[in-house]
Amino acid sequence: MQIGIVGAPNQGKSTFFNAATLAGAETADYPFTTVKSNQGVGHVRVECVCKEFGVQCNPRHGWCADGKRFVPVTLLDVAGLVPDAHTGRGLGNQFLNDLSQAAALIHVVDASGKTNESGEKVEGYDPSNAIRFLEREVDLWYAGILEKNWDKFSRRVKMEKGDLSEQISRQFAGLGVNQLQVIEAMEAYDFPEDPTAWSKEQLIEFATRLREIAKRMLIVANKIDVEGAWENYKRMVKEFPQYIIIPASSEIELALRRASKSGLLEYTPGDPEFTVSSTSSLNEKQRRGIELMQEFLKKYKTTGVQEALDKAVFDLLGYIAVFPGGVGRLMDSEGRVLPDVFLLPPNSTVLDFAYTIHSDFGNNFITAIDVRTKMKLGKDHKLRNRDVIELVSGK
Ligand SMILES: Nc1nc2c(ncn2[C@@H]2O[C@H](COP(=O)(O)OP(=O)(O)OP(=O)(O)O)[C@@H](O)[C@H]2O)c(=O)[nH]1
Ligand SMILES: [Mg+2]
Repeated sequence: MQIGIVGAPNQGKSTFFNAATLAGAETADYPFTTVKSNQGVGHVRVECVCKEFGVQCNPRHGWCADGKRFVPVTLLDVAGLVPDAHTGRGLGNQFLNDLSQAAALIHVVDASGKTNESGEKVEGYDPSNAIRFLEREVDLWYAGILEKNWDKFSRRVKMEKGDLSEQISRQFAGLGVNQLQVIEAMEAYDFPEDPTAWSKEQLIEFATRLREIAKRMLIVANKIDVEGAWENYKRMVKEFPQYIIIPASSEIELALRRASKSGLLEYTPGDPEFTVSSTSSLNEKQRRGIELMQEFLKKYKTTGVQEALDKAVFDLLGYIAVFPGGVGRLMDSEGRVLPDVFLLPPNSTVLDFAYTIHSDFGNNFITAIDVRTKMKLGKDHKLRNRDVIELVSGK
């Protein structure tokens, strides 16, 4: 699964990306620091089933810290988006195409109001404007794709009485949009029966609806550690009830993860606290840094970075985490206990799970067993979050 990190320049996208991946992308206090997209591996946090089953797991990917399992997801940090980027302004719309495969977008906004939508340093900017502008850019990007061949295929659909939703989904094929999503978007409005009669406004309206369905967005109210950011965040929550908005400090999360990596402290991403390994060896700067991080967590509970990733995958997209296992045997053939966790889209069935693991499992599926209850499950059974499933397949 891929998640895109988007926003205007200088809002803290790369800092968020680094905090989530420890990848070391360039960050700086001016716009357009990121020119080419950065791709890295972040993790979502899942309540592991190891504790419940009384075993110590050995993840093949990611890790497990005291029952908190960290499951990899791909993150994409792109260049800052400025107003009219869809027409080529700023660094243009090239990187919008980089976001084609992203299942969801995390929109990083400088909540302190000290950076405007062009990435310039200002005072008293209303970060709600950044939300509106970004929505518009992404919508117009979608509208542009739609408009490109609209005249041609709308006429053909009219003449041949073809299926409009099929034609539209073809235009968006490279963007991971499926026909069902197109149909859902079409149902939202009373569009003219005759596609050649759609106005430009209707095309944009439709593109907006399609984007809302197919590229869901979560907002990170970043730089929450800066004075005035909390008040702006509260206002954004009121103004945009349709969005999940997470207050965050990417900078503090990055400092915590780096300090944890270097052994200065023990910190599990997403936790409301950390323990300092040894205070005696700290220099004055480190001591002050640790105090700042402690004060921050005391006030805000978490830095928001882990929470944003988790909410994007599990709340916004409704994904579930499913563990392959066996009744009476949670080990793979190499002796690894609960080595894998799979992230599956909502409404995934047992058969979808089988195909996700390997097409052979899907093709030769016989039955499945819920490892917790030992009940047999048919291929159409819908899976739930944290299910542990044994697959039985033929040769
Ligand atoms: N106080 C504070 N500063 C932050 C936070 N996150 C990022 N910054 C600072 O904001 C500035 C911009 O951060 P970047 O991560 O480079 O921003 P970006 O959105 O990737 O910028 P472009 O690549 O230019 O679009 C840097 O000086 C960061 O240190 C935060 O949570 N709190
Ligand atoms: Mg950047």
